[in-house]
Amino acid sequence: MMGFELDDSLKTYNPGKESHRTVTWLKERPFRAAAVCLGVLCVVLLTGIIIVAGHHNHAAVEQPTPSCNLIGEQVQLGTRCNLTDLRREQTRNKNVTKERDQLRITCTNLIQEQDLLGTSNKYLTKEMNQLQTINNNLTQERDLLQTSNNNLSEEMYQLQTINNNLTQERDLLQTSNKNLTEAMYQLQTINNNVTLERDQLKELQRLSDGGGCLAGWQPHGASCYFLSAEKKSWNASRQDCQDKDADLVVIHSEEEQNFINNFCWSVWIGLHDMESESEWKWVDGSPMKLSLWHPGEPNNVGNEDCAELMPESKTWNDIPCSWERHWVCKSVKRN
Ligand SMILES: [Ca+2]
Ligand SMILES: [Ca+2]
Repeated sequence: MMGFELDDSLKTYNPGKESHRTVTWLKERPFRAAAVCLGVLCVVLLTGIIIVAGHHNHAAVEQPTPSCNLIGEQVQLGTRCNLTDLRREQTRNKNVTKERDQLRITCTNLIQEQDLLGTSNKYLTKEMNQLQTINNNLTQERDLLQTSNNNLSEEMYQLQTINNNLTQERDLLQTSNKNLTEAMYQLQTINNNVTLERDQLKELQRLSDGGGCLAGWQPHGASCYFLSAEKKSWNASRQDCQDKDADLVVIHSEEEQNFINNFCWSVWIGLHDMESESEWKWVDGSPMKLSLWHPGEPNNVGNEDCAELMPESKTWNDIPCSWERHWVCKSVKRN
């Protein structure tokens, strides 16, 4: 009748068991609760109106009967009809009617407010549904982010584990490297000691050889002499002597020259003019105290910058350095 319907939850309301749920329902749906209250109030007001109207009608229908009887009796009797009581009843009837009209107006206003509240309730319900949808979406996003966060946490844990393993491997490699470095230093020390012992043994061997010269070398005076069995250029021959801690022979006396002549081969000696033509020098930089050039030599025919000793004539001759000859090395004798 008033556009108001009770909620099913109210129809099944049980104060003993559902008090907590009802309080929660009132907190979550305040406008619906207000509408319910207004509807109940309207019902009470209409009930009051009906009761008052019924009482009035009863008074108007039934009470006048004795009044009319009194009037009739007054008319008839002309003595006991009281107009004052009639007026009091009329005034009371007007007041009740006025009160009823005001209650009707109030009820109409309440119905209008109820309709407005219903409309507001629909709007709020729609808005609540939209917010619920948004809330659901946010919940899903939160769950997805939580899942992603869990996955990232697991990956981070795995990476941390890998990092720890790599750190351990690095530490082990550093320890191994340190040990190897120490071992290398120890081996270098051992190698130095062995090299020193080898050199000492070489020296002992040199000194134990005849005349203080190594095996294969011939002692003469304070020097040792080595005659090659093969032929090489002047530079290659000198390099071989230097590899033996010696150099091509430097001749400072005829006696030494005669000793070398006993080798009976044409041999390279440590004499050259490579740096400046016709400026002959010994390989040790010493000055030429002796000149035993063959007559007509050195003639530098064909760019001859290196000297050979010719045993037949026991003289020197300049020839191209690229020619191959035997050679004689000379070193200091060790005593
Ligand atoms: Ca020359
Ligand atoms: Ca020549």
